[in-house]
Order: sequence, then structure tokens, then C-alpha cells
Amino acid sequence: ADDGSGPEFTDVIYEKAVGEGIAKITINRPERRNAFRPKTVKELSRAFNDARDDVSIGVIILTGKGTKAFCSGGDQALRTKDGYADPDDVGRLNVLDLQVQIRRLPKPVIAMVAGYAIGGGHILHMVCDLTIAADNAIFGQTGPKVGSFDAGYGSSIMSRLVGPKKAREMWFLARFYTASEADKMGLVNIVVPIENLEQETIKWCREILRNSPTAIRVLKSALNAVDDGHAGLQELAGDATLLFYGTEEGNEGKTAYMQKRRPDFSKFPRLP
Ligand code: 2NE
Repeated sequence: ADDGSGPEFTDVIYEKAVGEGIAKITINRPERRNAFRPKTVKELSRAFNDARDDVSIGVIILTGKGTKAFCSGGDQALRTKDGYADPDDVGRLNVLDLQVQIRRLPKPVIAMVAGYAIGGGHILHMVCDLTIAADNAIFGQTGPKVGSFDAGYGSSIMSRLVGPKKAREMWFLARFYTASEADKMGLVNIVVPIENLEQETIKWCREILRNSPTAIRVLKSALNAVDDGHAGLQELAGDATLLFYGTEEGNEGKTAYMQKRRPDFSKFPRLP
């Protein structure tokens, strides 16, 4: 059975603008307001992995098919006592792994939101680096109404974005918020007329792509480091190692090892 492991995509549309440096990942279940099932999440994960590995890609757009919804969260029809289950499979909460994947991806991910971003779909936009919202966008959590919650990034990142009082309001009352309310709360970067949504998002992508990929990579990991604890520090530290491998000093260690000689670090300054 096609469980989302590949090679085809059904629940996701994955596109790359050749020569532009932009990948676009679209959740493609508009008849269910782009609710995700485990298969959808597996396909999203595969697309994000591809965009990460492709050195020609510098920015990734995450969006939903159509204008009615970005994503309405987990498909409630598939909810089981152990998560969400595709036919013939066990329950999963694999969207939590996807959230981590987006946070750790060393390239900016932009949520392009038209219509509803609700429940687990709202959390997906929050874990993206930037959110460009159409004027018809609606944001909110429903967890406490439908017997669910995200006490991980869905709570901690929300509290960082909108502040602890507003985060409690969003979760405890489970209200919906308009694009302009979301803008005032700091949930999104900009609100634009729906007909300009894609154009505005591409404009933001192009501005980012003009800048240093390494600076952006390190800044993304730095901006996440404190909140992500040891994992955040590890991501940032990995960037330090990556940069060190490109230096003469780093290379001297490896070369000496390969030449079976003692490394000579004497010429490298101990900078203040
Ligand atoms: C999103 C919203 C507000 C849209 O309302 P509306 O009126 O525009 O559309 P409608 O008619 O409700 O939905 C159209 C069709 O999509 C299905 C509906 O059941 C309906 O199907 P039909 O009646 O036409 O057959 N649909 C929409 N969202 C769905 C969903 N999430 N699962 C299954 N089917 C869905 C409105 O549709 C809405 O409130 N949707 C539910 C939002 C929700 O409660 N999401 C789950 C939150 S919990 C979660 O995502 C989660 C978590 O908390 C922790 C871990 C992982 C996930």
C-alpha cells in the first residue's frame, strides 16, 4: 500500500522553481480543508528532506491547496486511541516530528496562509520561520473543544510569539482570530489581499535569497537555540563545526592525521 513513503505524492504537491532557489510544498486535501493524515505528514517530511538536501534551494514555502484553508490540523475521522491512523496502520502523531524537522531545517521556511490555519495546522504555521497571511486567513486552536492539545511546540512557541496571557486565551477559549487580529498579536509577519498572496511571498523569498545563505543558516539556528535546549545548541554547534572544516586550521588537523604526522597548529593565532 502507498503509505506516503514514496516515490509518488498524493496528499502533497511538491514543486521547485528551477533557477529561483524556491521550493513550494502544498498540502493537497482541500476537500477536508487540508487536514493531514499520517500519509500526508510522511509526504511532507519527504518533500522537506528533498528541499533540505538540494543545494540549489534556499527558501521553502509551505502552503495549502485552494483559498479556503492552509491546514485544519489532524484528520479527526482518522483519530484513534493512539494518534491518527491510516488504514492498516497503527496510530501516529508524526506531525510532531515534522514540527521538529521544520525547526531544524537550515533554510527559512515560510508559511503562506490563505483561509483557515486551525489546530495542528495552526501549529505548523507557528513553527515556520515567517508567515505571510492573506486577508481571509483565520487562526486558532480547537484542541480543548475536540479533546486534544499540543503541549509541546504548540504551547511553548505560541507563548513566545503572542505572550503567555494571549497564549492562554488562545488555548483555553479556543477562539478564532482574523488575519488582522493575528497581525496585532505578532502571529504573522504581514497581511496582504488574497490576490497578492503568492506574489508577496515570492517577493519575501527573493529578498532572503539575495542575502548570505550561511548568515541565514546560523541566524535561524541561533534564534531557535535557547528554546530548543540541547537540540538547539547542537544545531548551532553543528554550524560552527561546518564553518571550522572550511578553515586552514581545521584542515591542518585532518591533513596531519592522514599523513601520520603530528599536527602543527603553531601558526594559528589565539585571538582575543
Ligand atoms: C477548519 C474549519 C473551521 C473550516 O470550516 P468550514 O465551515 O469552512 O468547512 P467544514 O464544512 O467544516 O469542512 C469541510 C469538510 O472538511 C472536513 C469537514 O468535516 C467537512 O467534511 P464534509 O462534511 O464536507 O464531509 N474537515 C475539516 N477539517 C477537518 C479535520 N480537521 N478533520 C477531518 N475533517 C475535516 C472546520 O472544518 C473545523 O473546525 N475543522 C476541524 C478543526 C479541528 O478541530 N482540527 C483538529 C485539531 S487537533 C490537532 O490538529 C492535533 C493536535 O491537537 C495534536 C496533535 C496533532 C493534531
